Amino acid sequence: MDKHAGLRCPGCGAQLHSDSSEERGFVPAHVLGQSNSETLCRRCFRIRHYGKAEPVRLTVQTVLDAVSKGAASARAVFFIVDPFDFEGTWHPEWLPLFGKRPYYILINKIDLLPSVSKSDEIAAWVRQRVKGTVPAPAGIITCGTIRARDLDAVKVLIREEKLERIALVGATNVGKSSLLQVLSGVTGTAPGQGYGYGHGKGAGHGQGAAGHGQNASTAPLVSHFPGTTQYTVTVTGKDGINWIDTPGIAPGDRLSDLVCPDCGAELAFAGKKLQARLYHLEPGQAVTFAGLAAFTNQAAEVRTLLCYAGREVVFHRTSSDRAATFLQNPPDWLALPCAACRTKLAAPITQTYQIKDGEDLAVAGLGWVSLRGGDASLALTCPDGILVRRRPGLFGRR
Ligand SMILES: Nc1nc2c(ncn2[C@@H]2O[C@H](COP(=O)(O)OP(=O)(O)OP(=O)(O)O)[C@@H](O)[C@H]2O)c(=O)[nH]1
Ligand SMILES: [Mg+2]
Ligand SMILES: [Zn+2]
Ligand SMILES: [Zn+2]
Repeated sequence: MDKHAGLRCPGCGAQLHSDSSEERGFVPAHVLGQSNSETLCRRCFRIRHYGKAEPVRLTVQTVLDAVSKGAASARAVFFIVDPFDFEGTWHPEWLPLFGKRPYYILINKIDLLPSVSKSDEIAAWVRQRVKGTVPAPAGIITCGTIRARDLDAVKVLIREEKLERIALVGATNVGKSSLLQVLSGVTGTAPGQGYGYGHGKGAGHGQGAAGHGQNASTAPLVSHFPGTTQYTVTVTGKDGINWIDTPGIAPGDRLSDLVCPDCGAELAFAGKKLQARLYHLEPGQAVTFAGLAAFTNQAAEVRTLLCYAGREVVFHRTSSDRAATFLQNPPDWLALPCAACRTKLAAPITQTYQIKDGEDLAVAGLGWVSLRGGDASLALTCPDGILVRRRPGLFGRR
């Protein structure tokens, strides 16, 4: 048998091959010839060394199958959600994938909260939002991978519940692989290694079936591009706990799912703090979120919109007519979406929502507005097919 058969990319978990550059796990033949356990596939290599990602070519069903197998080999599931894209990352329809295993909701990236907000308020808000879900979560906690103190509650949970084989499940980019790294104490391959130049120890990479059960001696790659992990990867932590990382699910109804990896990484709430801006809108005035969405005040009086999105999203107040032109033909200074995504995205449609004072209108994979100053009807213009939800205000009244 070929000595390279069964070698897997330690970044994404895909089996290495040089058959087709279209398939995950591809490496050029000369690299495959000298590959070892630290050799990254071409996609992971480009993410790590050039900060560039090719689009993911996995189907949703392939990912769901991998998640289901990953969960089946665990005793408990951590369902990771992003509080800044709750609509886009909390999907109760994924719960059947966990079988009868208890699941815990981990509200990650808590370091990104504006300093005036408290993490227990966010946990209470999530508790309220998931109330009545069957099966109910075994617990709901906040966490973050940046500050050590944000991991205290997870560590207590693992100890008290004696959890020992845990699957990390959730939408793309919520921080599953980051959590695996900080909780297991096992990190990825050192930068500069891999892709045929590393000096592998040759341990740990078994020949598990596709999408299931690979045992790795290093943790999967972390990156701000959605869809970094593409296979299920099992890592044994320094304390003996087994961690099962699974590929992120891209439900396809988030704006961030419908754009290229570069635009997707800009929209995701990673690394950078949440951006918040306040606009007083006259009747008929709109605020645009980059060239992607516009919220128009249709009330007869001035209304205040608190606007929240990732750092790269440019907000702009304008008339509703000009906003519509912006979305159809975004000027270059709006930066997002990029030229390629502009031609690819579905045409914008406008829908009207009745919002109460203090409520939010959230657009999955983009951000949200929170209404102040009285009830209002808000017209939202954004590409067709995006999940939009009216909801209780995430940050409450102030
Ligand atoms: N600010 C902040 N950023 C985080 C946190 N956890 C993860 N990130 C960032 O979020 C991005 C995605 O992290 P990953 O761990 O690769 O996410 P993932 O869920 O494994 O993503 P996929 O493999 O694509 O499904 C990276 O840029 C991380 O640095 C956190 O607690 N706080
Ligand atoms: Mg990952
Ligand atoms: Zn890879
Ligand atoms: Zn783009």
